[in-house]
Amino acid sequence: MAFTLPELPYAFDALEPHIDARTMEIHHGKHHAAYVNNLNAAVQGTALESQSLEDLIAHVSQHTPAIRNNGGGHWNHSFFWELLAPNAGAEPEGALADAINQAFGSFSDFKTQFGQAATTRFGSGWAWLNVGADGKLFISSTPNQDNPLMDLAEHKGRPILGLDVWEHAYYLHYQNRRPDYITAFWNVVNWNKVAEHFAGK
Ligand code: MN3
Repeated sequence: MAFTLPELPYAFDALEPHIDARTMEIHHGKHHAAYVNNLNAAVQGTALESQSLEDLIAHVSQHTPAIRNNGGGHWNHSFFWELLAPNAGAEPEGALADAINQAFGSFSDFKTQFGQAATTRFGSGWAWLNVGADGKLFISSTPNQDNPLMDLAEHKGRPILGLDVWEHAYYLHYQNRRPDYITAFWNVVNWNKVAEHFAGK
């Protein structure tokens, strides 16, 4: 079963001015596509060909670096696109809002702490909001294309929100200003999708 590049659920320019169309076009059509192609090449002709992406990631320590990097890249970006939406940027509601307030004090404090995780991730990687084994929310970050679902993750959990802080995600528009990109991200977060993940859907 070959892995395939999912369609973006909106137009390349839908997230303007917060995330520019050219960045989205290259990010999806070149970067994400490359992870998919390289993942297919890495499993082709092996026993792993029939495994799901989730299974590959859950046991990634047993696999090659190519599967770790490209399997992670494919999962992370497929997850990320769905978390963004035009005209989003409202605040979380209901059970998700309650859980955020309980874990971080307030929505504002949550954004500050998530932003710190995203800003201080050295080099390339991701910031995450996760549900832990205890059912509570926690923030983490991972290097490169790792994620909290990987068996080798330092802090394992079930991600419900993620932010790509590789330079390819923001450099065309924001250059080295990663904090500006992180601030802009809050304008395009699809909190309905985050709430679905929180509810385990
Ligand atoms: Mn990326």
